[in-house]
Amino acid sequence: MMASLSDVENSITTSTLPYSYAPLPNGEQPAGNDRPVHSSRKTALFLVSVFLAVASLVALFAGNGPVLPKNLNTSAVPSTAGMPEKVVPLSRGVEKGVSEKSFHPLLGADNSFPWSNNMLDWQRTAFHFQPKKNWMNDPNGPVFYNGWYHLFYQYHPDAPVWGKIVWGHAVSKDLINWRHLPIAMETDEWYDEQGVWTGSATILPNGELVVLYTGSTNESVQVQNLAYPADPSDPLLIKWVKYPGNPVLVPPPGIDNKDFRDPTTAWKTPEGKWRITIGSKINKTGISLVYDTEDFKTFELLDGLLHAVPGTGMWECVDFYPISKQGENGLDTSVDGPGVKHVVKASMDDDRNDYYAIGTYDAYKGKWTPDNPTLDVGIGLRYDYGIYYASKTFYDQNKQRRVLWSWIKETDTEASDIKKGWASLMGVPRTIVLDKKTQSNIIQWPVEEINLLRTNLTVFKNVVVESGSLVPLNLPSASQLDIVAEFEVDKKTVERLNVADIAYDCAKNGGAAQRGALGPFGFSVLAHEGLAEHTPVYFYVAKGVDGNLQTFFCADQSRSSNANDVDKSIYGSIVPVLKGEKLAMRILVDHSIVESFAQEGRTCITSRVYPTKAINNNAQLFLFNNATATKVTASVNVWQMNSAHV
Ligand code: DQQ
Repeated sequence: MMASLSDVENSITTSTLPYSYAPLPNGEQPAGNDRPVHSSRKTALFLVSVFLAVASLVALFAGNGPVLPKNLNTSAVPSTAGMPEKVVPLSRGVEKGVSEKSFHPLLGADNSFPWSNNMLDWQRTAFHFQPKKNWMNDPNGPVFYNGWYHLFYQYHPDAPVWGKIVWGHAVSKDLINWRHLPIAMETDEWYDEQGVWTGSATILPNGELVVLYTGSTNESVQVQNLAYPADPSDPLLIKWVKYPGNPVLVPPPGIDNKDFRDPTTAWKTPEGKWRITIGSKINKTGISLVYDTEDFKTFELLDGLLHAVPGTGMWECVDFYPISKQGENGLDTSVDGPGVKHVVKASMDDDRNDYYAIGTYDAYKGKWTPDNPTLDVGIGLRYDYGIYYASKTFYDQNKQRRVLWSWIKETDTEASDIKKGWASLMGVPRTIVLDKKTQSNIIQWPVEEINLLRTNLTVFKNVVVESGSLVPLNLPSASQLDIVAEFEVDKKTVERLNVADIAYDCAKNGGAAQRGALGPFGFSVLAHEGLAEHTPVYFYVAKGVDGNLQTFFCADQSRSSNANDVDKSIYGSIVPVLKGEKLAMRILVDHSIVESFAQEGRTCITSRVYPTKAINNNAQLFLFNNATATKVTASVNVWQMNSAHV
C-alpha cells in the first residue's frame, strides 16, 4: 500500500534522517523579501524532495564519472544546411588560417540527444550579449564613444556556424542593455573577401576613432586594414569607410601568410608615435610583433618582439595594457611610468584558452618582460579556467576602468546550434585591476551595471552544511541568478587534520564526487530535484605536509546534463586565499552559461551547461558539502536576475 502524505510527513519528522541536515534559519530575510512561507504539507513535500535529493547525492556524487567512448570518428562530413542530427561536425576555420571554430564533442554521432524545442529555447540567455540569431565569435573594437558603448563582434549573418565573417555591431548606454545596429563592415574588398576578422579601436587625441582589423584576402592571406567612421559626429557610428590604400600591413618576411592577425589598440611611444602589436608564431614559438606608426597608414616593424614564448604556438587576439600598482581605476592604454605594470594576454590557438602574465614594459625597446618567467604567457595564469577565448579589453574613459569582453562558445553540437538558430555569446563584461594584495594576479569582476538587474534578494545566513550533506535553497526559480556567498570551514578540524592532499587537481580528481577531508563544498546550480542533473561549483581545500592550506576552485559539468552530446569537462585551478580571508564566491547563472568568481575574482570559471531536465521551473539551487572531515558554514545572498534588453 502506498504511504499517504501525512504518513510520510510523520515518518520524516519523527525519525532520524540518514544524513546531516541543518534546517535553514528562519527570519533572515530582509524587509520586502517575498520568499514564500510553507504550509506543513509543502514542508512535507519539501522534506521528501530533500530526502530524495540526498539519497541521489550519495549515489551520484559517489558514482563514477560518465564513460566516454573511445576511437571517435571526427572526420569531416559535407553540408550544413538541413543537417541531420546525427553527424559529426565539420572543422571550421583551420583551413582558412584561423583557430578551430567548431566544437567537437567528445561523443560521437550515435549519442545525439533528442533535444526538444523547449529545452533548446531555455538555453538562450537573458542578460548576456548575443546577436538575435546566427553565429558570433570574438569581440572587436570595443570602445566608449560619444556617450555610447560600442561592441563590434565577429558575426556570420547567414548561419549559426562560423563562415564568412563580418563585423556585427551593437550599442549600449550601460554595457548590459543593447541595441543592435546594421553590420558595420562586410566582406566587400579583395583584402577582406574571406573575412573581416578581429581588430581593435583607438581613440585619437582629437576624439576621432580609427580601427585596425585583420582581413583574410581573396587568397586567404592575413593582412591588416584601416577603417574609420564615415561620420564621426554620428554617436552610433553606423557607417564605416575602409581606407582606399588598404591593406596597410602584409605579413613581414619570415612570417607565414596565415599567421599574422588581430592588431591591438594603439598606445603612445615615448617619441609620440603610435604603437601596436600583432600576434604570430615562428615554428612553435608564439610571438607578438611590434609596429610603430604616425598615421595608421604606414608602419615601421620594430627589430625586437614585444614578447615570445617557445612552445606556445600561434598567438591570437593579443592584448597589451597597463594596470595601476596602487590605484583602483583602470588606465588608458598609453599610460606608462613607475606606478604601472603591464599585462600581456594572448589567445592560444593550440589549446584555445586565454593566458595572461603581468610584467614590465620597456617603452624604448618595445619589449615586455614577465615578472615571473615560470608564469609566462601561455604557460601560467589564465583569465578563466572554463570556456573563455579571444577576449579583448578597452579603457572606458566614462568610468575610468578597464573592461574585458570575451567570446564564450557553445559546447554542444552544431546540429543543436542549427536547430537553435544561434551560437555563442559574450561573457558578462568584467573590470580588471591588479590584485593589490598578491601583486601577482589580476582581479576580474562583473561590471557594476550588472547589479541593476538584481531583484528579489533571498538571504541565507550562517547555514551549517554538515559533512556529506546537501541543503536546498528554496527559490522561486533558479535559471537567472546572482549568487554571492562566503564559506567557513571548521577551524579546529583544519588545525587537527593530519592529511596531505596538496596534489589535488579539479579536472583529474573525480570532480565533486571525490571526497577529501576539507572539500569539495559549494553550490550545485542548475540542479534537478534528485540531482538527476546538476553542476557543482565548489572549493576544495587541501592541506600539505607542512600544514599549509591550498584552495582550489572548480566547476564540474560531468553530471550537468543527461544528454551525451555536450561537453562534460571539469574545470578549475588554484585560488590564492590570504591569511584572514574567508572563502568567497560569486556565481552568475544565466540559463546555459554559468560564470563563477572566487576570492573577488582572483580565479574565474565560465561553464556552458545544457541540462535536459533542470530547466525552467525545474532548475534548482543547492548548497552541498562533500568533505569528509569538516562542516562548513555558508552565508548566501541570492538575487533573481531580470532579463536585459538584448
Ligand atoms: N577569430 C578571428 C581571427 C582570430 C580568431 C576570425 C580568434 O581574427 O584570430 O574569426 O578566435
